[in-house]
Amino acid sequence: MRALSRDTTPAGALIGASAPDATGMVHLGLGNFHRAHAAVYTAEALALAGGEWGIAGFANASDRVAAPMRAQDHRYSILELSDEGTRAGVVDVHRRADVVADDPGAFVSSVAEARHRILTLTVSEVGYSRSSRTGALDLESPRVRADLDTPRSPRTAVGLIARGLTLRAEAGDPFTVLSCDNLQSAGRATRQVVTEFLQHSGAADDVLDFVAQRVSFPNAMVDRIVPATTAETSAEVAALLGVTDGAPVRAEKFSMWVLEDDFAAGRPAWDAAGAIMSDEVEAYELVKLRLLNGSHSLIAYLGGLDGQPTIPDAWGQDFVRDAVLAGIRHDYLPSIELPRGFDPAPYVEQLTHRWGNTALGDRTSRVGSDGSTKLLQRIPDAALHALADGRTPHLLALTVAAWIAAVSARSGFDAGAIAAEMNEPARQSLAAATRGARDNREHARRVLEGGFLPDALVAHRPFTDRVADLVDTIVRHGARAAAKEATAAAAAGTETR
Ligand code: CS2
Repeated sequence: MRALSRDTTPAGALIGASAPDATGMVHLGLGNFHRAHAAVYTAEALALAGGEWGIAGFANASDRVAAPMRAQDHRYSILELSDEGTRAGVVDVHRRADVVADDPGAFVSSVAEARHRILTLTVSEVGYSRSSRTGALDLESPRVRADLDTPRSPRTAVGLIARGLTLRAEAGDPFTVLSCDNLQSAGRATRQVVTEFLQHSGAADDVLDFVAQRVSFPNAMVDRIVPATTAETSAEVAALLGVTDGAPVRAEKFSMWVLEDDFAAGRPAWDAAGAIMSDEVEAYELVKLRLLNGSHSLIAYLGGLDGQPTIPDAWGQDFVRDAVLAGIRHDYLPSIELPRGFDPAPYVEQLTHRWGNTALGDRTSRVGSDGSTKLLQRIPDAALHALADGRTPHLLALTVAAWIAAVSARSGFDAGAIAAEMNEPARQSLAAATRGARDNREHARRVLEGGFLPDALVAHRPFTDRVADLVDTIVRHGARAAAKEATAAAAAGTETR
């Protein structure tokens, strides 16, 4: 079978249109999510409205995606899996696929190049180098400190963006940095860390003025469930398209993008392609980060501890479903001022189908990975809202407890093979913080007080006590028992005062 390329793409398989050779955007984080989300909107926008919007793509560190894309004329396929069946299509909007770690200077000069007008980011929550305790740029991180010492040769995403903008400031061409990660107030948060980086690295005033006045950082809510590629993905693509693809992506059918229309130097016609331009993006971000992502974390940790390899397997367990729906009802929904005209009932109904997508086969270990940074976007503000209201957010406490049990297990407690597969960058610091704890509750308290969660939340004893109790229940009686206990307590409406 022939390999995917410009010449072998089957007629009718192209999604949207091919980009022109000229690149108008730079992307950092050339992974599956970007390729199944913004890249698809771009392909559709090009088909409807054209424009010089080819993408110069940069992967962070690995050539796993970039190398096959280069070998395939930058094309790759998307395998869409839904109740309606499976279909494959080819995306052709990238004009470059390189690896930043191999040549950071190439990325930096791409950001500075006048013809590039937007930088899109999918660097994941971890990539923003924010402090867990305060949300500001993490000045204690050794990688951030190294970049602040040598800001002309950065390695972190924030340092790289700051360097690119510093060079761009010389000509002063307007620019947009668009975060496509699961962050609350994603644009504002990105502007904050980039500006703090510039300030702490001694940037000149004209650079700071340029970033403040000529660079926009729109907020955006991004949504499409995109699991890791598996060996079957390539086989299914080969069966449907008749070509081999070294870098296919699997994705659900659902896709949503809500953006603030604040682009300093223009944008593709993403709205024509179905993206929603809104002045209520932050409300949409909260809906998505809490109802989808927060619940997703709970499904992943309860499921992982229960030995369920996939999200649909976990979702198929009644105790998981009951806990998640109780969390949405009692803890998340009351914490959100919903966008105008937004009806949560069909949204939640749709989520239940998305989580139940067996063909997609999203893994509990994927969603459970990076909990130390993901949970910060999903739990603390919602929990603070409930606590201020005099309620204990039992299911949010359960999410934190299940995360602790899964990735920072007490000696003598086996969290199981699935939890072991979760990639948790804080594993070592969690182990150091909990070493020598005398019992399950003290173990939990050491995590809570160890700087892994915001100070404002840890100050609430009813919350930390609840987490400690639930960790104890998980270790002694299992995740099912803890989930049932928290679900029942939420239904009973236990008050904190
Ligand atoms: C998931 C997200 O990894 C996670 O924690 O919750 O990747 C989720 O699949 C996407 O945000 C869906 O848009």
